[in-house]
Amino acid sequence: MLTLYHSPMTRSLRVFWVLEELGLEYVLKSIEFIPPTDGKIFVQNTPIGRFPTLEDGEVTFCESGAIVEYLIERYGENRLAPPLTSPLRAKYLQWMHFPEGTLNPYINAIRRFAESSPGIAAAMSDELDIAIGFVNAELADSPYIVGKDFTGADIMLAVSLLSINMMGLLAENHTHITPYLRRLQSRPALAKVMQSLATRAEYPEHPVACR
Ligand SMILES: N[C@@H](CCC(=O)N[C@@H](CS)C(=O)NCC(=O)O)C(=O)O
Repeated sequence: MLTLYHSPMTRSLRVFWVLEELGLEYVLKSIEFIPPTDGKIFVQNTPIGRFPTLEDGEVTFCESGAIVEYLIERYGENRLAPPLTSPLRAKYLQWMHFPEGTLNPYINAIRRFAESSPGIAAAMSDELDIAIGFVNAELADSPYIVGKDFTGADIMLAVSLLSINMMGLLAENHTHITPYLRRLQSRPALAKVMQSLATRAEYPEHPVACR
């Protein structure tokens, strides 16, 4: 049995979304997010102390990218990823890892330093903007980030872009990103996931700034 330890405004959205896209049976444990304080991480009420955490039988692990990749490899039945031998496979891996490897470190730093060191936050925003430009250029000629087909890389990327959008950091010149997010938001699986954001009203006193 698959069990996802989930909190609505965290990266567990990615896993929730891929589980829905694949039509898998799973248990969703929705857990209140404990806001971060300096020096304390891995303190969430999940088996590993972080969101997302997935249990699959005797296996328990974290990292949204690893979980998304695992579920697609293990249960995807050739959906949501180009075949290993496809020339698109390398791009798929690039975009699967770009969000956590490149975008989210900026997002985390901007959130973390917004009040205490606005100069650092501004410098990080400028660099993030260049990285978003790289994404925007890739979307100029294709509906999805790896080409004509929706893949797990879109799931990874969209959750980072939604955070960036919510932070007001999506510049108007990145013209391909908003239509891309709209395209993804028309997917029933994402609609269900977004619904869970509405249920975030359960925990109004804890605005999430995960890092
Ligand atoms: N790179 C990791 C980041 C995980 C992460 O930072 N999770 C946050 C929520 S978005 C968390 O659980 N932070 C609280 C903590 O570590 O106590 C991933 O993609 O899963």
